[in-house]
Amino acid sequence: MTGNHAGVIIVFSNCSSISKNRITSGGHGIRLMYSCNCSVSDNNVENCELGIHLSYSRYNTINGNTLTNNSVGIILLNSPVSPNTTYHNNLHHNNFIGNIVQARIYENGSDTCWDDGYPSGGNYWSDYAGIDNYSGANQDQPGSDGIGDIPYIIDPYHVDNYPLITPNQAPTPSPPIILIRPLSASIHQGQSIIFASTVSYGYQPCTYQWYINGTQVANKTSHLWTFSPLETGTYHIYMLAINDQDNYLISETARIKVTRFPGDVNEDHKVDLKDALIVTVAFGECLGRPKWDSQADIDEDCKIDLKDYYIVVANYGKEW
Ligand SMILES: [Ca+2]
Ligand SMILES: [Ca+2]
Ligand SMILES: [Ca+2]
Repeated sequence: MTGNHAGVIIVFSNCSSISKNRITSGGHGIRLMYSCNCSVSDNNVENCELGIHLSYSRYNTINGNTLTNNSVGIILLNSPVSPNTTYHNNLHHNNFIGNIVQARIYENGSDTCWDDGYPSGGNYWSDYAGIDNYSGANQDQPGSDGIGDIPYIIDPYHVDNYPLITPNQAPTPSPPIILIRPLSASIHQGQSIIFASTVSYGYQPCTYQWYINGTQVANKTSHLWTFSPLETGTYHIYMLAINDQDNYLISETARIKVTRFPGDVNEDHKVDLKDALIVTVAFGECLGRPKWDSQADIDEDCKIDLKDYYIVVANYGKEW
């Protein structure tokens, strides 16, 4: 998401999850208002006015986010009129990188946690000035442990006791993928098959186009497509998805085999005497013989016999 007044806002929400978004160049990156027990994780917010903004929101977990070059990395705003209220938001394993103000807090009586204890650790702060020569819960044992030896002080009431020396690894964005189903099927003339597609990760597409044997299927631009082939043969089908950034994805190719409608030997959309006659004329032949007629070998076993005749009889009178 780029250039929005706000990337993601949730209001009066319980147990929501905001995860794996990339938000750039906007007003608010992620904003929670009056929301509880939510998870804000593995998001990247860059070059916004406010990276993450929590107001009047309790018991939320903010972890694994990377907030880079925002005017304010995170802002916590809670009601000063109820000084005994606990807000109990947990923030750890976030990366605060190069924000003009890394964290700004307007709250009273809160118990925000800025670390996950020892040895799990707190957050990475790009302006942390401490060193790492010691370890242990009190950072008084010899040997470095990846955690700064002195706390990172946001203000006298807000302290990250275990600041990380190196950034918490940002999640690698998963490449977008497009899946279509089914990838293979065998149907006969007169049957339909419904293709469904799903796009995972990355920008969501805004347009779709289905292709059949390399050619666009006219007016088939939904993520679903009902394929009703009239001709026998093998069809290779894939889908192209394009988003508003002109990025496109191509699905795997599905292979669909279409056989004749059972018993309709001459493919005239009905099973009748004409089909029975074709089988009768070639009856008893096998592949390579002079009167061999591949049309009449309905079950494709290289001989024209009672089994083929039975297929005509069993479907006699059917139309498609
Ligand atoms: Ca240390
Ligand atoms: Ca027929
Ligand atoms: Ca046969």
